[in-house]
Amino acid sequence: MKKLSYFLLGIGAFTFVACGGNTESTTTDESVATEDTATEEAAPAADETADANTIVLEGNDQMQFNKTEFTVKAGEVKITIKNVGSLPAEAMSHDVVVLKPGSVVKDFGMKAVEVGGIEKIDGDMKNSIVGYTEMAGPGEEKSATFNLSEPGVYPFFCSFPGHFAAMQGTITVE
Ligand SMILES: [Cu+2]
Repeated sequence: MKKLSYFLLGIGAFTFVACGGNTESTTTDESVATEDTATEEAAPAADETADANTIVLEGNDQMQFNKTEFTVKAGEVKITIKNVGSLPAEAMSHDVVVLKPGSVVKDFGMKAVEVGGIEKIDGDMKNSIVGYTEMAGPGEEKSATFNLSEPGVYPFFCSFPGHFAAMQGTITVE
């Protein structure tokens, strides 16, 4: 990242000199001012390549995910849940639980309530849970990295009590 900044600083300096029609090479101090804009413009392009196996999901106060079907390449997948609502955390929080292919969301949604949280599910059922994020309260976002190395269709859902029926979807791993 440091290297990139210096690289962009270099471009900024070059642009400054070129625009000014200034052939002197002693404008380093002034070029620092132009560096900020150059860095900000270039940032999204740098992020895109890193986002290939990243899923960002939004959950709202209407108990909805903004998207329910995803396709990713086999491997590590980073999932972020953003709670865009404003209701208190005790009333409306969201997480993302990913289950192994063939798992039934309803079974896990109900079990999570029964035992007091997805992290308390034990035994055989635990083996079918690939992973989960923390609960995100209003305005919060939580991320976790999931190992989805086997191709298949992975169900996901929100384990907040009462949410699984409305908040579920699938991740297709190719
Ligand atoms: Cu939820």
